Amino acid sequence: MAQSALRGPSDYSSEPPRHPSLRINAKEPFNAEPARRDLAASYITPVDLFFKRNHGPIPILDDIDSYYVTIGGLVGEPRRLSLDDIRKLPKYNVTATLQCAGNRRTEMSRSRKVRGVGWDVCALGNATWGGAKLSDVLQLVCVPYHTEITMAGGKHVEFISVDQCPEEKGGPYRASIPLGQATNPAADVLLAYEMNGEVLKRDHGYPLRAIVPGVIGARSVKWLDKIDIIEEESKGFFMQKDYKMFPPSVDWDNIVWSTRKPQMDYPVQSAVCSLEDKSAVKPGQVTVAGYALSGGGRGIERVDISPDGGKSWIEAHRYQKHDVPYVTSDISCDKWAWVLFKAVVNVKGDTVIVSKAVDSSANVQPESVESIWNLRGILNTCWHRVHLLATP
Ligand code: MTE
Ligand code: MO
Repeated sequence: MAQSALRGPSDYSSEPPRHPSLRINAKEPFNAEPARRDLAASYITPVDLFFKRNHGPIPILDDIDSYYVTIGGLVGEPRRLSLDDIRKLPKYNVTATLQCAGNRRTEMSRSRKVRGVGWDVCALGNATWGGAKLSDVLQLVCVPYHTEITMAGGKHVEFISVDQCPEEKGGPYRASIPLGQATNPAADVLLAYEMNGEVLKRDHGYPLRAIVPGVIGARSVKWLDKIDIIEEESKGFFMQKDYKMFPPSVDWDNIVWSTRKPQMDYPVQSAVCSLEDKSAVKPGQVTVAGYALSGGGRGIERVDISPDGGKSWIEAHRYQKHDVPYVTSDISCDKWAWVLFKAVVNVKGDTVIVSKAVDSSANVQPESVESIWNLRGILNTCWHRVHLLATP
């Protein structure tokens, strides 16, 4: 089948407008996150405040009549699907948090230098994504539910985009997930055309993107061009030479990329959003609020808040929608979404406030950033600390 002619722009002259309150971490490619208080203000993150994470210029795919996504690779008969074909499939709304693996990188780089765009604690957002399940789409090319390997030996599903990443990063952005996950309806992997009930915005993948719940944001490929069933994990730069977790002993002079697997699920995470890293407060009651989440569909069992740098702890109140208390085992909770938390602590003098979450498998955030330092500065999930300076 002929290659698709879709190509994103190669320069930054046609970027979409963005909300002025976003904190810009890199201008070209555009990488920005909301202010802490704005992020924690709502369970569902408004689209214009949702973090934007790009590796190249934003594509313009506005000729919807000529847009299609090709499903091919190790399948019997490849197919081209228009947006209408995708819309005809049953529509699902999945509330899922997308978190960049680089969230909280700036803090990690303070402990020891790392490479990558710096992020505060807001490189994530929670949205309701509307679209077709990938498991239904793959049935159109005769790959049934719960297939781990196709007759032709396909074991992974690769998403290929149209954005032109820098030459050394291998052209269009691409990433893959295991076929078993892609064909499992319960994994809720979507080909999404809506975000929070509106048509996807260009920044977030218009007209069609993958949403892979519970997995680092890098696998939720935007601006889909092709979906291929392949034998091995994608050879794309962002699968093989990036977004891998290395131990603290590995640095740029001794790194061997092939020794590690591409990162998929993310670990348990939390951060305080009601306070900045250094906040001046009046002694008395201080509200500590923020988010907690874990990967792989694991819920948040507990969020502990320390008013004194980790010597003593209280348990925070957790909630998702409408302030209803969140219970990990309650199936009406959004399993792929963050929980927000709130606690009130009594502050007498200068102190350090800590947040630490525990997920449904009893995984706990590590205490120190040094123990999880890695040269690319990914998955900083250490205890989140904010310093309070008591004002007279
Ligand atoms: N898809 C394409 N085509 N190009 C990209 O640069 N960035 C990835 C992922 N999908 C990216 C992409 C990364 S690293 C993240 S964290 C998420 O998109 C961010 O999605 P968002 O910009 O909608 O918040
Ligand atoms: Mo990311």
